[in-house]
Amino acid sequence: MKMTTEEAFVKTLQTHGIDNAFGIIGSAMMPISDIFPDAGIKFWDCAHETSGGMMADGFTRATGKMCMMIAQNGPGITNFVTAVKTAYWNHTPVLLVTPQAANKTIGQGGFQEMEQMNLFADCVAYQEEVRDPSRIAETLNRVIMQAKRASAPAQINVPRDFWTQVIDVELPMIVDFELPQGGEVAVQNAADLLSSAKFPVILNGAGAVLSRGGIEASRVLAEALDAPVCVGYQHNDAFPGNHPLFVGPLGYNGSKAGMQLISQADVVLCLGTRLNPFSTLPGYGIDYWPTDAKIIQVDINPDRIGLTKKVTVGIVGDAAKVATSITEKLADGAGDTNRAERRNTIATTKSAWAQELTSMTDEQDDPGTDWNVRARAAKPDWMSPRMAWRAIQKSLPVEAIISSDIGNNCAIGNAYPSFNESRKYLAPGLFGPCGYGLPSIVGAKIGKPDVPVVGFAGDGAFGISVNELTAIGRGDWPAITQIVFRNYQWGAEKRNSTLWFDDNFVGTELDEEVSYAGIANACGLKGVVTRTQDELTAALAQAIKDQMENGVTTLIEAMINQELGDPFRRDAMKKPVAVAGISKDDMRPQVAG
Ligand SMILES: Cc1ncc(C[n+]2csc(CCOP(=O)(O)OP(=O)(O)O)c2C)c(N)n1
Ligand SMILES: [Mg+2]
Repeated sequence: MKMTTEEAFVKTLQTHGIDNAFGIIGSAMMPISDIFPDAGIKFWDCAHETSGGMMADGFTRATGKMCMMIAQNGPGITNFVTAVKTAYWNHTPVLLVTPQAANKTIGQGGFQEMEQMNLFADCVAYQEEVRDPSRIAETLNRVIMQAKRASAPAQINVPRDFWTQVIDVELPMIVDFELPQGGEVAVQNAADLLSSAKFPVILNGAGAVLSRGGIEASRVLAEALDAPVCVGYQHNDAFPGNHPLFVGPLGYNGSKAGMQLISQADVVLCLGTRLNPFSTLPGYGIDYWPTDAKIIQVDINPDRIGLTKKVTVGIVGDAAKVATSITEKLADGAGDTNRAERRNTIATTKSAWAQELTSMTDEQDDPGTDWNVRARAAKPDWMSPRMAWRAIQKSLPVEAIISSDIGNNCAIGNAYPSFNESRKYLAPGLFGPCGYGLPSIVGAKIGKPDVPVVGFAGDGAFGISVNELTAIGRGDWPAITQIVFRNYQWGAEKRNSTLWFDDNFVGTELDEEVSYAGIANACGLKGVVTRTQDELTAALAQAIKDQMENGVTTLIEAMINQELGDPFRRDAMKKPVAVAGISKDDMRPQVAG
């Protein structure tokens, strides 16, 4: 069939149901964006491509539906790098479309030229450049299918002079197949281990969310065994929060109950998790990983099995299918050993932790440091981070989708929210980019307009994406609610300075003259400043109402003291010792000869 290359491209997008694109307009993409409206594809024109990419990540994570990132070749595309790598470790299948400087002129002066394949080589699961205009649909179809198969970003690089060519092609078909359900012997071994376990524990990761029916299948298995279910770091929505067997997230500021329970395990079923270090490192001083337990690890990607932890049984497969097969193969009486006692232990451990969490108000100082004591004394009337989180809990709707950012206050929040459904918690993930909280929640709301959404960010991280406030108030952009923890510092890094660098604060302070609520108002949105718990609870309730009923976006600046919780990288840092010593006097050229 005769068509233009841009028609072939857009028709292939339609075949896959890709109807949302995020980026900033540029001439290199205009032949396709020109026909987006006719094709039913919405182009969300953000203020910065990094944020646009994170909107795409948030959209797909909240909906399970693929979308695309697209921008101008060169500087538009380079701005996507952080977002694409973030999506990679969030296991998000997004399509990255990178128009390329024209083949005809490349190398003749460098205007907006960049080696865009190398640029993303380490950020995508698959990448391909279109070699000939006639292959544009075939290539795009393959790239999209690879993104879905790997559940990761995939890139198509299109020399811009390949647009507006007339080609004669058949549109390619989608090739789909059933996902693997795990080796028969391995699944039987896993069922045997779990059947005879005295204290089986399940650890759900992102795979339980991504696999269709994964959480439900893990619930059935957990109930058969009366096994407590933990979730990996930042995967708080990988099991229903209201289930009696749910014991919360592992990792920094996670659930002490989860940590205490998994430390007693003799068999752990790790379902859809690569066991990244942040989900297994000590928390609250508890080194909870059960090193003597038998570990069953299930992952769709064989490369990730046994990567970080000693594994007894490895199973390559889809989380839902493997969990269901294991349940079917359980022996009679599986889980009966100590069943009643285990149930009791789970309930008492959970309630003790719930009580402890509600009573936690202040952050502790490490021996020899006193930052938190001083921070409280400096602003005695201000909310502490945990006071803010408790106030937020009071008016956060249980069905809300929330985002998180990288920062101390967001990390402190790890133990608070729980979710009864999946695809509700958008944390930045293991690439750890500051600036994720706002754009990801905007993307989520675009995908789920009928669900209340609340974004969270620290004030430093928020500054990275603050320019999106200039974009999201327009036309059909949906209303959102964003909370900014205002402590006027890059807190998470300041925490490291107090712990290992004797309070030598380099680059940790923010401008106290800046008002984010003021910026929001200047952008035609609603900015609110809250100073007490009651104000914060009330402002959030009002903001949600405004978001859902009045189409109003609210930015809540939650003024909090400068207390700081546990640092991220206790495992990776130590106090430096001066050996040669450093002096300003040595700042002079030393020329040889
Ligand atoms: C893009 C990016 N830049 C820098 C960092 C390093 N970093 C991690 S946490 C953090 C501080 C975050 O401060 P803020 O957002 O104010 O939150 P707070 O810790 O004060 O709650 C920084 C700079 C990062 N993770 N990502
Ligand atoms: Mg801060």
